[in-house]
Order: sequence, then structure tokens, then C-alpha cells
Amino acid sequence: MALKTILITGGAGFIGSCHVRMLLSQGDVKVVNLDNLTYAGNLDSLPSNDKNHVFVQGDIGDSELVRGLLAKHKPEAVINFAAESHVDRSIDGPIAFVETNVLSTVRLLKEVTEHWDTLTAPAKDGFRFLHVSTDEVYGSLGEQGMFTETTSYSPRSPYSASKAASDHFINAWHHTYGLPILLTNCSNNYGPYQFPEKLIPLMILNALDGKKLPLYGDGLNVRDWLFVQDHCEAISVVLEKGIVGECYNIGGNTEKTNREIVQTICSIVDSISPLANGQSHESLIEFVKDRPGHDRRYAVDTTKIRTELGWHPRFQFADAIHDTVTWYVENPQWVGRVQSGEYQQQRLGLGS
Ligand code: NAD
Ligand code: TDX
Repeated sequence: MALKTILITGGAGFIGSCHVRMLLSQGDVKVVNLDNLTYAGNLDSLPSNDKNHVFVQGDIGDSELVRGLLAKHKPEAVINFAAESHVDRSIDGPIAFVETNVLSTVRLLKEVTEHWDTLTAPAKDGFRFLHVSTDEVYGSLGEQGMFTETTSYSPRSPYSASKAASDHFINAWHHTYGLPILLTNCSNNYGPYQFPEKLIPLMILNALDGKKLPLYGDGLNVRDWLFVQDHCEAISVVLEKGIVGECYNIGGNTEKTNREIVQTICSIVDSISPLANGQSHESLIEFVKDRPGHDRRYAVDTTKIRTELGWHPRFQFADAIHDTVTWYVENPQWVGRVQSGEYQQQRLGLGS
């Protein structure tokens, strides 16, 4: 029987690579992985030799390339992970966020729609375009309440504004052209292979190196945390069972202040690699200038995906954060190549 083919975009990034590894481990899916290898893309996070994995270095906004890939591989689904994803970078340089998260995403949508238009039943009916988005599009919460799928969009950073724009285009493409879309809005992910600009891997690696642990503002901003494997499983469930045109919130029901997160990481690192002076790694915490426009709290109501699609997270925070810290300790080669910048030689065609 022919394998199912899925076009994954951004599959060399943190969540996309987890999804690619998960699909390949199932053995019954061919993955075409389109990623232009920005600083966030890393081929070290992917299997180097799997016959069901076709890696293509390229931009989702390269219409000719995307057209050719769709015609050649005829995927049953496209999952769009490709994006500029870091809020701090969006504050320093918003244009790249508009270029990728809005313009290139719309170019991708246009090519996918033209391809879908050429299909006939049953391939046309079964086709899906799943866009991976974030809870940040809903804005910021006070001490109470949670985001539901009907919460109005109120993005407040250049990153979340660009993701909100892409979500609107995804919905518009469904309503205007009939493209069978699915949309997911997920909370903060953590786990292995995350680039150390994000809170959790940054704090793990700084603690292990005995460096300062910079907490923005008072450290009391709240995020809901989900282990990356849970997110990828939720995406597969939405792809398989989600109703076309619908949006599904995904989250871990694990609200933590940033300070709690860092304290947890410190106590794990204390047990693995104690500081020479006998103090806890918490002594390395430093309160620094707040992020401009820093959203105070995110919390996600996941009733819809739980009750309608039967998904729920499998991983407990206490176990998964411990395993995440251990992963960074046990993978010095991945970490070292990221820290030295060597991993980027791949995209320059200099490495193997
Ligand atoms: P990431 O930054 O780790 O990876 C993004 C990947 O996309 C990289 O491999 C990069 O090379 C690639 N890419 C960027 N621009 C591209 C382009 N124009 N063409 C092709 N490839 C391109 O991001 P991530 O954390 O894995 O996030 C993946 C998706 O999930 C994003 O859409 C993000 O908005 C969303 N999301 C992330 C989180 C989180 O906590 N990390 C939470 C919810 C939603
Ligand atoms: O050094 C730091 N110190 C600090 O206090 C960093 C990098 C972050 N923080 C704070 C800011 C946030 O309140 O920690 C929290 C998490 O920060 P990030 O890891 O940058 O994530 P966030 O801004 O919440 O956005 C993330 O989750 C939602 C992802 O980057 C997005 O792609 C996703 O959509």
C-alpha cells in the first residue's frame, strides 16, 4: 500500500522536528519537509538517513518551489509550522515576522489552494491544510479567565500580531475559496531540541554553565506549559478528526510563573550538577529590565479538543521538565554545535 504523504513546513525547527520524528517513527508516512533553515532550523534535530524523509531547503513563500513540490509529491495534507517564532526578536526586528508569518504564509496558501483545486474526489475531499498557531493571538489575561476558541483576537506583540494575521488569512481562505483548513492555537511548548533563546532551554543551559538567569520584570508573568510531544500528538488528532474550518485550542493546564519555572529548573540542576560554592543555582537569578509590552498571563481552555476529539496531554510537567533538563545534559554535541554556531554551516552548504 502507498504511504500517506504529508508536507511539513518548518520541520527543522523545535516543534516541527518533533512532529517529523514522530511521523517517521510510525513508519507509515512519507514526510516532505520544507524549511529554509533560518537560525531556528537545525538539521541535527532530524534523522539524517530515513528513506521516508525528503528534506527540501526552501522558503514557503517560494511559489514555484512549492508548486513543484505539491505536483511531485501530491501530499494528502500540509502542516504549516514554518514561522518566525521568538517574541523578543519580533520586538527588535518585526519585518521578518511580517514577511514569513504573513506574506510567505499567504503565498503558501495560494499555491496549496491552486493545487487542491486540481484534485478530484476522493483526494480533494480528504485533503487538509493545518496551520499551527499560538494562544498569544488572544492577548493577555488578568488573574482570572482562560482563552477559548471564541475569545476575540487581541495580539499585542509584533510576533502575535503576525500570527493573528496569518490565522485570519487561513480562515479567509476557507470561507472564500473553500480550502479545507484546520487551525490550532497552542500554549508555550518545552522539551528537547528547543533553541536556547526561549525561557526553558536558556535557563537550563545558563544554570549548567553557572551563568546568570535573567528573569524579566518581577518574574511573575504566567504561561501555560505543554510538553512538545503532547502538542504534536494533538496536531495529529486534529488532522485526523478535526472538523474542517474549525479552530482548536491546545494547552497543558499547567500555569506557572516564570519564577516558578526557573526555580524548578534550578532544583533539578542542583541535583545533577551542584555549584562549587554549595549554593543553589537560584543564587544566579537576576531580575532584569522587562520585555516591552510583556503579556502578563496566558491560560487556555482546552474543553473543545478534549470533549470533541478525545485528546488530552499524556505528560506530567514534573516528569517532562526533569527529562528535558536531562536531555540537555546528555546531548552535549547538539548543544555545543548550537552554541558555537556550527549547526548553521549546514545551511551554507559547508557541513555534511
Ligand atoms: P522554531 O522557530 O523553532 O522553528 C521554525 C522553523 O521554521 C525553523 O526551522 C525555520 O528555519 C523555519 N522557517 C522560518 N521561516 C521559514 C520560511 N519562510 N520558509 C520555510 N521555513 C521557515 O519555531 P517552533 O517553536 O518550532 O514553532 C513552530 C510553530 O508553532 C510556529 O508557527 C509557532 O508560531 C507555533 N507555536 C510555537 C509555540 C512554542 O512554544 N514554541 C507555541 C505555540 C505555537
Ligand atoms: O530570558 C528570558 N527571561 C524571561 O523572563 C526569556 C527568554 C523569557 N522570559 C519570560 C518571557 C515570558 O514571560 O519567560 C516567558 C517565556 O518567554 P519565551 O520563552 O520567549 O516565550 P513566549 O514569549 O511566552 O512565547 C512562546 O510561547 C508561545 C514562543 O516563543 C512562541 O512562539 C509561542 O507562540
